[in-house]
Amino acid sequence: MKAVLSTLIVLTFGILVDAHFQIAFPGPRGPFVEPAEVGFCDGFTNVTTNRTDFPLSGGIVTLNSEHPSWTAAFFISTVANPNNFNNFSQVNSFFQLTGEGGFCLPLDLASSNATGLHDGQNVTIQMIFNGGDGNLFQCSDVTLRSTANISSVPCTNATNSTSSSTGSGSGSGSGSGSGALSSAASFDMKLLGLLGVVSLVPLVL
Ligand SMILES: [Cu+2]
Repeated sequence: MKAVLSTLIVLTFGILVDAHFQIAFPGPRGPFVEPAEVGFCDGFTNVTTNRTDFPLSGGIVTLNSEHPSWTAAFFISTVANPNNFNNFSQVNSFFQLTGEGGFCLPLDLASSNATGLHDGQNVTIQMIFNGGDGNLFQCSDVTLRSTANISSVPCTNATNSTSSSTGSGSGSGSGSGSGALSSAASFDMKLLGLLGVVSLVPLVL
């Protein structure tokens, strides 16, 4: 009985502390809906008018991580109303970070895998995040602007750790916070395994 109680307590606690991640910039499609984040665009299926000007070069995505160790990647769609995973293409390698709290991640579309992007174009960014409780998703509808000024967006990292050998077989690496994406590129294949290749196939194309 005691064991059962303990299990219940653990389960309850687990539910209470269950948390995911929230994008702050560029503003997501809608208010964070925790149970929906396991699905496409955090449940916000259709494109919104909530667009943020986003620079073609030197862009950033800021977010709050509620998991101590996580992997993530960015996808982009140029479809007018991207409403399913097939509308998105991956623009960078999966990367791994440790730490809870605020993070500011570089997303330089001009040097990414994305092609054919141009000034004034409406696109949608989708972030995939996995902190150990499955793949999570949020989307931000943006307009690409070479003149977008994001200097007022708070850009700090809760930790400087870009990757680590914590966790199971994720390898090791090093680098600065600002170079998180490029320095963590070597994790790609291992992370695909960690995240579950099957669930990512529709995304990776
Ligand atoms: Cu979570």
